[in-house]
Amino acid sequence: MRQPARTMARALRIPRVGLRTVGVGILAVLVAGFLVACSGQNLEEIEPEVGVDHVEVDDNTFDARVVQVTPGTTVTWTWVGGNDHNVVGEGFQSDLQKDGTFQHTFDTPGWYKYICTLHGGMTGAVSVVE
Ligand SMILES: [Cu+2]
Repeated sequence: MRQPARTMARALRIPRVGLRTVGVGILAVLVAGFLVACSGQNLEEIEPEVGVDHVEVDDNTFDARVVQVTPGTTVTWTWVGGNDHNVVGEGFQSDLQKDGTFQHTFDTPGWYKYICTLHGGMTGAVSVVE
């Protein structure tokens, strides 16, 4: 026997406000999932490429996203895409450029996240480990 949703809700003793709250909750989860998918995987969850000191700056991603090097290593970013990008982190910053390279030497152990300021979600990290 078919019943309208409202009657069903009454029969199940679910207040209508409760149903609306559940609906908003589901929507919030969907939106959050969409945002995570757009921004890519969390850098912290990416397995670092150990010993890799070269990163390609492509349209619109860094490859490798996360590299792990020892203190004193000079990391080189090489632009391979066709558009303008930069590499901006705490203590280092490239020009906005569409080709060429940028280098930075990491002397102190730590986690150095960086971004391209033009493209949200274009992120990378250098993990400096003894
Ligand atoms: Cu960019």
